Amino acid sequence: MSAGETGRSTHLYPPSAEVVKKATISGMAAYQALCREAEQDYTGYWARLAKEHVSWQKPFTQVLDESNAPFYQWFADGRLNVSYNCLDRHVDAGLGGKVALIFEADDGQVTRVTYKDLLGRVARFANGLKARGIRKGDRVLIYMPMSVEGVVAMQACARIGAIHSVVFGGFSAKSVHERIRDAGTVAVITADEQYRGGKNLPLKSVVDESLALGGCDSVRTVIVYRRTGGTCAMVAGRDVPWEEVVAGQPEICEPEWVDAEHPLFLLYTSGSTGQPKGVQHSSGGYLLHAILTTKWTFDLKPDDVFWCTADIGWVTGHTYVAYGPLACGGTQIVFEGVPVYPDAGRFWRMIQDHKVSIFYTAPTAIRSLIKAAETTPAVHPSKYDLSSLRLLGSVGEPINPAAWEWYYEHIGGGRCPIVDTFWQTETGGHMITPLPGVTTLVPGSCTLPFPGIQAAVVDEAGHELEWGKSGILVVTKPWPSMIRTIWGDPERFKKSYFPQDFHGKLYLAGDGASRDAETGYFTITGRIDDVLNISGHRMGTMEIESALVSNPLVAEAAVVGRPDDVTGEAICAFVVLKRARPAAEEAKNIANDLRNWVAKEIGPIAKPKEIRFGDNLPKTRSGKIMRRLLRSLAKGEAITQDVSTLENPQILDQLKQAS
Ligand code: 6R9
Repeated sequence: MSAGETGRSTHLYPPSAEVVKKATISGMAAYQALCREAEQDYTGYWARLAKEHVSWQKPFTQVLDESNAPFYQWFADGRLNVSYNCLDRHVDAGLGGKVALIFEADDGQVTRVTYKDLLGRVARFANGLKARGIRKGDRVLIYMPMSVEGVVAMQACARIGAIHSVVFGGFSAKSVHERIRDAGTVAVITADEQYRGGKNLPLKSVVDESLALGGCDSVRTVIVYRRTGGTCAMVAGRDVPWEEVVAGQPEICEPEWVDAEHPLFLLYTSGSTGQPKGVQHSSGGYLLHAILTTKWTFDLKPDDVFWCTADIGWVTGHTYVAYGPLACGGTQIVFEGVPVYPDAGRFWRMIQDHKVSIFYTAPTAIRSLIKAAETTPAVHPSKYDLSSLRLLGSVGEPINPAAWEWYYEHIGGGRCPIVDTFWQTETGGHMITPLPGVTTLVPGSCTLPFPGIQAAVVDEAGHELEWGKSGILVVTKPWPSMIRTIWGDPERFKKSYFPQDFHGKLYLAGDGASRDAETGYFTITGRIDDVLNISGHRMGTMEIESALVSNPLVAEAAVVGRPDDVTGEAICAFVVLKRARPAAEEAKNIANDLRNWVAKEIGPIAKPKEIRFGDNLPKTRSGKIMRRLLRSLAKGEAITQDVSTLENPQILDQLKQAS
């Protein structure tokens, strides 16, 4: 099995009659009817769904406002509250006693939280935020472990109309600092430490370090949830324990009714420049798509136990942990730990123990668990009772057919459809995905657009290509859960996503794709910009390069991706030092130091797997680094490209081997 082996398999997996019969969207005719409805009356289609699935405090009369395109607005004169939709409406409907969250800690301890409990906890914390002067529109940075409190913090922000910006707990102080400053953050919610795989990892001290970097005067409050009880310095007047925030606060908090376009959150993601972008999402349109995709792609039913393994620090943990399943009144797992602790059977044991029926994870996790199962029979999935499963999902990167088949056979027992969901931080929810009761599955293909989504594969000029040809993936019509802007940088929003090459009319996903000549099924071929996908996490090559060159030893650096069996892509850095090229032993030490440096600058996920040193980098006569040559070198491929424009072709030999 190799991650290089991408693309479609030729095996077809039609849905069983049983699955079709029970599915919410049942059969191809039902799917086509929805697509037809959207084609005939695009805004009418979305308006109907928004009325049926979202509870509005004030109904909308406008649907799509294109007057300031590409800053599209949806349901703009409607008012709602996302937290009300996720909590109150279920409690009001008599579901208060239903379990909303099943929290499993790193050490295996399990806590259940009902909808009524969760509403009470969110309301108390929301009141506590208000008591600290946090108001509608304020930006609140959340740097928390996977926890009930993490979800409570997000929901409480939504309840009072504050805009959250969740930062994954693996990001460095410098990354937190950048995000605090970019958003003009007024409060930070964090924990003393987090438990992951039996280790205590710092959180609060990272926040302290980031605030000490300066320019963070906007931050007035730091709320600290005690997770591990580890030592944790508290700054008087600024830092306050979670218990103190909620102490004496009532369990009732009137939701702040906001306009549909009010920003629900910012989520920073990598782009093709060094600076991460604060992707801004709306309240109404985002919520609608979170609900629809949870109901249709995951076919979530009242008795299901849903488990999305993503951390709340990523978009998948926003839409399919913090919002979608709650808005649909579902029961879901929130998992603090990692898939390989205490052993690589953890996921399978948890599916067995909690009778999980819908399981959603990333190809990189599947590939690493395949490896573990092959070498350690005790953690092979066949050792667990996985019969509760009825649906599987994949997200974050292309899933190679071999991993797909293994997932299907060994986890799904050959009976569970796999929804390979293509989407992005910017799209808010699934864009191209199978529906379990509709789609004949083809391993390696994300199949067809979600009903109502208009996706296409085009050439450089924006013309739609014939099926069978590879090109650029675009979305041709605005959709409710689309990115609204990049926080503080509307020009970059326009340039990145609605480029003039396409007359500002097409949404550019940043991925390449092709469509099957017969079925029109989409296969994603990977990013077409300078963004890498490491274990399903986006990393900009420029971000890593800037981190490397900020090290005093480094003169120049170029970063490329190369295929990796487990992580999909791995980071390979070519580095020129200010001093002479180091010899073998010393090169190893310097490479190690640089790896740790990058971990400190950005976070451990950005650590290059390999660093090669050269006297120079391959450059054109105009001084441009020729990355495609570096990509070939990183892969170990022979250079077959034309190198006549190279200023210094002899450098290729030097960079061929890892030093
Ligand atoms: C949800 C999420 C987005 C990028 C996207 C693409 C890749 C995600 C995929 C997939 C092939 C899938 N991607 N899902 N590629 N098949 N099912 O991952 O958001 O972190 O913003 O990443 O991930 O390259 O452009 P995000």
